[in-house]
Parts: sequence; structure tokens; C-alpha cells
Amino acid sequence: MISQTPKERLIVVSNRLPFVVRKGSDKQWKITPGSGGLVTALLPVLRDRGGIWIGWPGTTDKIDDISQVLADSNRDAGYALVPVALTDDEVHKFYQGFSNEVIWPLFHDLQSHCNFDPSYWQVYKEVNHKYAQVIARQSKENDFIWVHDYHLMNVATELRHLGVRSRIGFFLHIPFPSLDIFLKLPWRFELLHALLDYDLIGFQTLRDRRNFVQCIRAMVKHVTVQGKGQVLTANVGDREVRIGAFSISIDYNTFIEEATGAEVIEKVRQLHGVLPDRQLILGVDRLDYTKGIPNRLEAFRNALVRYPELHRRITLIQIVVPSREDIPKYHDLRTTIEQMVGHINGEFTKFGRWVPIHYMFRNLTRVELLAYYRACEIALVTPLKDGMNLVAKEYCASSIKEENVLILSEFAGAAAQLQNGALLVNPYDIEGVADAIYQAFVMDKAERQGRMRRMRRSISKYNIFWWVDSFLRAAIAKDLSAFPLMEDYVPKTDIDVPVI
Ligand code: GDG
Repeated sequence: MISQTPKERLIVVSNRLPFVVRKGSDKQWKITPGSGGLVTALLPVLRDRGGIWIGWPGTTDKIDDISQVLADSNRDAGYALVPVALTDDEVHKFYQGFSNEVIWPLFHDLQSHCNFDPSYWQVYKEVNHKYAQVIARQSKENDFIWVHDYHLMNVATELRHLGVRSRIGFFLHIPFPSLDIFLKLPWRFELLHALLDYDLIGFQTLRDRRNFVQCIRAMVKHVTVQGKGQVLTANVGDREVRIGAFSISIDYNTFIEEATGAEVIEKVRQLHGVLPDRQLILGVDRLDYTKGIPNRLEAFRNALVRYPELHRRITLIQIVVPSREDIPKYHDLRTTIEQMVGHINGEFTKFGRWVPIHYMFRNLTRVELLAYYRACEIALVTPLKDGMNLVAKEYCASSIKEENVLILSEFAGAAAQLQNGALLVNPYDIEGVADAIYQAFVMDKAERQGRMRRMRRSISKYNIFWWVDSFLRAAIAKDLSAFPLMEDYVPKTDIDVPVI
């Protein structure tokens, strides 16, 4: 698939480099490759056509040393890694501040969590300028520059000011909010115009793209949008901007390979041995208020109250992965979750026989994560709002026997694609989620298999390589009619999920 894209050099830009750079106990720099679908999908393209990945190395230590270490460690890779240096104040105001206390909550429809501190916006622009300077130094005219995510929405504007004429694409990994919510942003006009300086803007779903189109139609003069299918064209003054929906995915085949490995199978056996004669329900999320963990715990409690036959027959394994703990809201969230787990276990535990929730607050190894995916008969993926949610897709890919049930929030981007197989729920509807837990528990094998098969077929076809390939082709294609909508993703209604 990758070979269908043109052979220009690719410059990938993301907030963080896809490598973890830190000093070992011997005071020497250590570089560990990052994991995850984006890295897996983009590194082969970078190797194939050559290019550069630009980003912050995750430390505010001296950049000259780090540049050298990155260059040395990557000498034969076929692509280069170039760091952007950030100070502690920049990390505080650009990353924790504007990115994670303004854009992250606002774009996830949680405006009450926003801290609209004007100094954050100032530093956000300065840091985006810094990234642009590094890109401008490194790029040549024919390169394609692909910028990722909400930390870097101003980069195209800064690059144009610096005289860069290359084509620039942008992909937003989180949702794009509706007009009424976007209007709350004090810097709404500047930010919208900044996005329109990209040549191609990619969103996760049709719903995000529709929200964006609604915003530009309402807020930008002399804009027209036309086309249908996956990629639209907007004419803004004398410029043409492409606007597409590209649902991100996973490296499906590698997931299956890893999930069938001996270590994973042994760990699954141990888990069933420790927790026998019941169905296991999995929740695994980064510590984040968008993931809806308290609502989920309330729904689980509701299921135990309304369906007593579930007692001792189900166990919830809730794993919370530490994240952004420097931000006070995240710290408070952890306390709330832990108090709720304590209350529910205190209320329902049968001493020596059954503890309803097994809770862990830590990072898992890949083997552990895959073992939980495989061992748990049901997954509860119930974010209040989510760009896509890769955990949902990874869980399905790991369901080798196709006997597991996915309960999925209709506000996760993944819902549009997986609605033919998942039990869709509104995460705010406590009784609705509780009923879905019960429905999953009693679902027979034939229905489980039918649902899981449909989801896996779709995830396998629209995998991470399809995502990279379709984005890169959309940036250069002459004929946009060659970009039909994903076949499973034919929204039946304007809100992407079925209505009665
Ligand atoms: C953003 C958007 C969008 C999690 N815990 C562990 C672990 N993970 C891995 C999972 C998965 C990834 O982290 C989480 O991805 P998500 O998509 O669920 O969520 P975000 O981190 O919020 O990502 C999201 C995504 O960007 C991509 O565009 O889908 O909507 O918010 O891959 O496997 N991996 C290991 N140990 C853990 O403890 N090894």
C-alpha cells in the first residue's frame, strides 16, 4: 500500500519525538523507541522515501548533546530524528497550559475544565514558531510536511511567514467541537485561520469534519466548501484547502501475532486460574477525565444493584495508566476513582469469595495489556468523548476466538465504524450502561461471534497502513472522487450513531 504514495521526502512533526530520551544511572543518554500505531505506521514510510521526524525529546536538558545522541543512534535508519528544544516555562505554558488546560478540555466538550490563561496562548504561538524554525531549517521545497495534533495547530501559519512553500498536511487526533463550543475559545478566529493555512486537514470522523466545516462557514468570510466522500475542498480566498475524515487505526496483523504469543497465552491462563468461573470485564484507560471512568464505575454499581444474579459471576478489572499528574484536575480525578472503587468493593465484596473490582494504577507491559485484552470476555470502553479510541480496536483485534463483547461509547470516534458490532451506549446514561453490561453477560456465543467478526473485518481492512496511505494520497490526488467513504462508515444519521 505504501508504495502507491509519491516518493517525496516526508517530514513528520509531532509534539514528542517517537523515542524516549533519558539519562541512565551511568549519566549516559539512553534512547528507547516509542511504541504505538503511529510510530509503527510512519517509520516504514520514512525509511522508504527518506525523511525526518521533528519533535520535543521529552527533556529540557541541553539540546546539543541530545541532537548528537539521536543522530548517532539513528545513523543507519534511513531517516533523521531532529529535536526541538523547550524550556521548563514553555513546557508548562505550551504543553500543560494551552494544549492540555485549554484545547484538550474544550475540544472534548468539557469547557468547564478550561483555564483560558492569556499567557498560555502567547507561549503556544511562540513554541509553534520554534517548531516552524526547526522545520524550515530542515526542509526542502519538494518535501511533504505532515504535522500532528492539537499542540501544533499554528505551525503552518508560522511556516508560511518564514517563506516555506512546501505542501503541509495536518491531522487532528482528538475531536473537533461543534460551533457553539468552539466559539467559547478567546482566540477562535486566529486558530481557525491558522488551520486554514494547511493544504490538507485530516479529522478522525465525519462528525469532526462536519463541525469544522460548520465553524468555517460561520466564521470565515468568502469560504465555499464542496465535494462528497472522504475528502472535501474548501476555497478560501484564492487558496484551496482539502478537508478529510481519516479514521486512525492499528497495525492489525502485528496485534494478532503478538496476542497469540506464548507469553500472552500463559498470562491469560494464570488470570483465569486466579479469577475462575466468572466473566471478566476490562476497563483500561489513561488517567483522564475524558475517559468517563467515574461514570463507568457508577454504571457497574448500578448493574450490581439491579441485576443481583451478576454477583460473583462478573469481575471488573479497571486499569488506570498514570498520565499528566502535574495538572491538578488529574490528581483530583485519581482520588475520586479510588474512593468510588473503595465504596463499591466495601458494599458488595463477599469475604474470601468475591471482590467486584480489581483496580490497578500503573503502566502495563505490552504482554500484560494483550493478556488482559484476551482474558476479558467483555470490554467497557466508555469515554465521555474521544477522538478515536485505539483500545477499542486493539481489544477487537486481540479477540482471536471472536467471542468477546465490546461495549462502546457512542461519543468515541470508533463508534461510527464499529456500530455494527459493538453494544453502543451513552456513557452519561448510568442505567443504559448497566443494561448493556447485563446484555453482554447473557449474550449467546453466536451473537458474540457475529458482532465481533464484523468489527474485526472492518479493523483489518481499514488498518493503520490504510490510514497513512489515504492521508498521503489525499494530499496530492488530482481526482478526489477516488476517495469514497469507508464502507462500514456510512453514517445513517447526522450524528453518526443510530437513532430510533
Ligand atoms: C489520542 C486520542 C486517538 C494504554 N495503556 C497502556 C498502553 N496503552 C496504549 C494503548 C493504546 C494507546 O495507549 C491509547 O490510545 P487511545 O486511542 O485509547 O487514547 P489516547 O492516548 O488518548 O490517544 C485518541 C489516539 O490519539 C490516536 O489518534 O485514538 O482518541 O485521545 O494504543 O494500547 N500500552 C502499554 N501499557 C499500558 O499501560 N504498553
